[in-house]
Amino acid sequence: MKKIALSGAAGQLGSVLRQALLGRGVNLRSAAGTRPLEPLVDGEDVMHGDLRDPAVVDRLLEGVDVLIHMAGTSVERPLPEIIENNLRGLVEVYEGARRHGVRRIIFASSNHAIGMHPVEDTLALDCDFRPDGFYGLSKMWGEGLARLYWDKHGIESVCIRIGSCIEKPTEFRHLSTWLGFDDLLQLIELSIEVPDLGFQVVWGVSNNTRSYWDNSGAARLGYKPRQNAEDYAAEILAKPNPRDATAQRYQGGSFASFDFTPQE
Ligand code: 15L
Repeated sequence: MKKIALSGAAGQLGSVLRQALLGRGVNLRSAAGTRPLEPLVDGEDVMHGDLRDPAVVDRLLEGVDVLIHMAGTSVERPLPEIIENNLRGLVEVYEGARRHGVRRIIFASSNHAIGMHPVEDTLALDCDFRPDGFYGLSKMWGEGLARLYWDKHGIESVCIRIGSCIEKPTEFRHLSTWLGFDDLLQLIELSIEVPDLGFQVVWGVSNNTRSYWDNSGAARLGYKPRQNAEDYAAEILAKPNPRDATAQRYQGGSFASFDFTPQE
């Protein structure tokens, strides 16, 4: 049975995945950052620590086949924090994967790596990167790092460009960007199990009628999303769009309008 490590296990998506994977009997090691995790089941393999420290990474990756890397800063923050958590931390993780012979890393990338594309465009997986801030830029960099470690060191990566992964869509943008929890879990399970993926990028999005993103370039993953934000459209369209005009213009929404310089 494969040994799976999950970093960022105390985070918003990490906690959803931890509970679901344990429930499915996955041989899981869950890692948090600063505070220890309370075991959810007897004898659960848990740990915590700062992933910039190679000794912590060694504890995370010892005996591991696949790492689900959900740790790091997940919103726009000042550049030094992004550099420490999303650049330095990620290099330590990939270097650790080399030391421990980890076969594959599932990297939580983000739609914010392409957030400055206008909402009218439907994007294929090979679209240009158009980050909407330093956070999005760090995800673009992370995908580049994942590519480097596949090409040069043979460590496979699945980079999931996660949209809006929440229990249910609550605003207009989510009709395009929503990723339901069941579909997230399907993506993670396929990313663990499908053999010989090499380097693969996939949009982390449900089967939304109004999706901005086209996953046909990730066919070998076999992802068949079953949730659709349109089921919530009536409720959402009955309310005003809470976002300003700039946020409504770009796929990254409020990340795009944050610190935006209006052009003449
Ligand atoms: C993300 O990458 C963020 O981590 C999350 O907080 C949401 O803002 C999401 O994207 C989104 O675009 O809705």
